[in-house]
Amino acid sequence: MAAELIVESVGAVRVLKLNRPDRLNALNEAVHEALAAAFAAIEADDSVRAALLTGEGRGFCAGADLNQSLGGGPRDLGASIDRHYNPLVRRMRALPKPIVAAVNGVAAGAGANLALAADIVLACESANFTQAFIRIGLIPDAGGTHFLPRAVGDARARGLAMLGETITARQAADWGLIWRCLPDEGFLAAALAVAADLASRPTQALAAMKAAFNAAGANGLDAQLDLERDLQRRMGRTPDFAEGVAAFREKRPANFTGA
Ligand code: T3D
Repeated sequence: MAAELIVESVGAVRVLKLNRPDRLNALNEAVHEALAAAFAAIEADDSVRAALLTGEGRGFCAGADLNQSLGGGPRDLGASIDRHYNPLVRRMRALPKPIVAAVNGVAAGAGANLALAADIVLACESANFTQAFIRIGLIPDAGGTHFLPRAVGDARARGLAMLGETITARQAADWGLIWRCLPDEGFLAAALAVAADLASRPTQALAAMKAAFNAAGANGLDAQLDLERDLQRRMGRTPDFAEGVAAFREKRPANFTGA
């Protein structure tokens, strides 16, 4: 049987491809376990400096598998959220390396919010986003109620969640839900180029930015200013900072190593 998550290295980028195309890459136990292992491996490997998450076939991810994980009537959904979804979103947000989501097709339910947990979300023209939860009597999970209002504002967040309407990738980009909508043709290569670009940047600064953005939602300005100072103090001691300044002064491209 083919792996339900394909893991490949392209230079310093670790590519994770959800691989259940006939189910639009819906998430089951096996995929969750593979994702957890893949992100743990990315974190542990210094040679990996960026991750790219995408899907095989015409879907990015259709959320929880309604036949396997959610089939069979009433149950304690909190248990699987505790076991899989919340650790996954926390791990993605805390990963000290940038994550690009390359949304290659439909992104529904937790699949949409999995994309939003990435740092840079790219989607191809034919992709779309649906907070499908309301259609089956659920609420947005996998961080949806956190990410949506911050990205698009309260009115649009409530509309997306409560009406469950599908929006195109173009609209998602226009609303600021994602970074960019790109042409279908050459989409994966273009997304990979963005991930490779990130992988060549000062990794510690990207990790510190993630930490700062993560904290910004809960912090007031004073606390956030203090956090920025503390993180910048650390950045000022990194070899990549020294290299960046040296490259500027010598009028040459910087060669960041992630150190
Ligand atoms: O504890 C917990 O786990 C709680 C966590 C919940 C998290 C969630 O994500 S809840 C939300 C779950 N997802 C959904 O409700 C979305 C269900 N899918 C759809 O509404 C539609 O498939 C889409 C809008 C995503 C796409 O529609 P369309 O017309 O492009 O494709 P389709 O024909 O509906 O789907 C193609 C196939 O994929 C189809 O199989 P078939 O008929 O060809 O054999 C369909 O059944 C299958 N598929 C799509 N989504 C799922 C799925 N199979 C299992 N689970 C799915 N989520």
